[in-house]
Amino acid sequence: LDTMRGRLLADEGIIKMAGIWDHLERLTNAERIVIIACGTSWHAGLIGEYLIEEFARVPVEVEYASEFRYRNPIIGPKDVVIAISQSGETADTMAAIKLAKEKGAFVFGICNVVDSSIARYTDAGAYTHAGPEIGVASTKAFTAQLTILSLIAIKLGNHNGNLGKADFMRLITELESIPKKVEDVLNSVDSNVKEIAKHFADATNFLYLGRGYNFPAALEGALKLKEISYIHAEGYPAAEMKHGPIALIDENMPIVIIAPKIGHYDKIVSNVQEIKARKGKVIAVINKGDTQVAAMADYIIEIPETSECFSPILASVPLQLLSYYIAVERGANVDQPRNLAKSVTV
Ligand code: F1P
Repeated sequence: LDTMRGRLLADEGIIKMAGIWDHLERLTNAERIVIIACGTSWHAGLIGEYLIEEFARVPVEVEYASEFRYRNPIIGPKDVVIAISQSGETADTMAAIKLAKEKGAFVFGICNVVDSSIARYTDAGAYTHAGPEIGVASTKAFTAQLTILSLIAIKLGNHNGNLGKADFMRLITELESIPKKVEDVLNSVDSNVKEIAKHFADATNFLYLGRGYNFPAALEGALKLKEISYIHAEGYPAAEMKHGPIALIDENMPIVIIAPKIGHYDKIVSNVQEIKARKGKVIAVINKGDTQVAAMADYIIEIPETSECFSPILASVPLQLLSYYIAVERGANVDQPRNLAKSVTV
């Protein structure tokens, strides 16, 4: 394991994880993990829930810090709180951490900004080492948060006996292949996404759909579009489409569907059929060589194959680019969107 750790620490493309090693016992003994965060970081937390419950089998709850801080949550010394914040300065997250600490919980922070208020105030933590976010909207911090949460889940699962050595090694090795795949996605989809964006500069609504691990990725795709393009967008679990959002679908509704060939792929194929039967415009994020969804979609964006648990890292990159290019088409300031602050300190 130390060799693995050494390899991870040596690789500039992946995060340093000493913070996890130092507090593994505390995390292992947690009866429950509560993840608190806001905005994009909250979406990372939702994926963290899927990861930790799958690999470590520890129950996880995910709460908006902006809600958690104002209620009287049941939380105590047997709980571990993971607080996620890009800036490390978000007032809601800081107040929620304070409350959790007052009630005796151990708080582990995941922050991007070294020596930020949250990094200093938490009991322990890991830095994402993603480098400064130039713009206001969180992008590379999100994929780095997912990487850290993957490492926590895998390491915790291995430590508490839920994840065998072979699976642990397989997942770590696969995670190490992700930075190269992210680079490949950035290089290969850029011009295609730019072209797709031109068709949607005048859109007024968007739906984003995904299943399993890619449901929070759909939420995040929708948030990025709202934040920098000012287009109303909603993310939904694809399986929820029939419980309401399907009523919105007509020829004027663009729908981004995250459809890699994993998990319940056949169900995603049915979702695309249902959308096309109602003439919705489908932008599908698919695996290279997937002809089934490609044949039905109006536009496709190809990403490399990976396990479902890591697929949001790859799927998020073209979704961030799509929001970026749509915003540019609309003449919006992508770095400083109106009404948004880099760190929400009030
Ligand atoms: C949380 C957040 C960001 C969002 C915007 C406003 O910030 O909601 O996700 O992009 O900047 O704040 P943080 O706690 O992750 O820094």
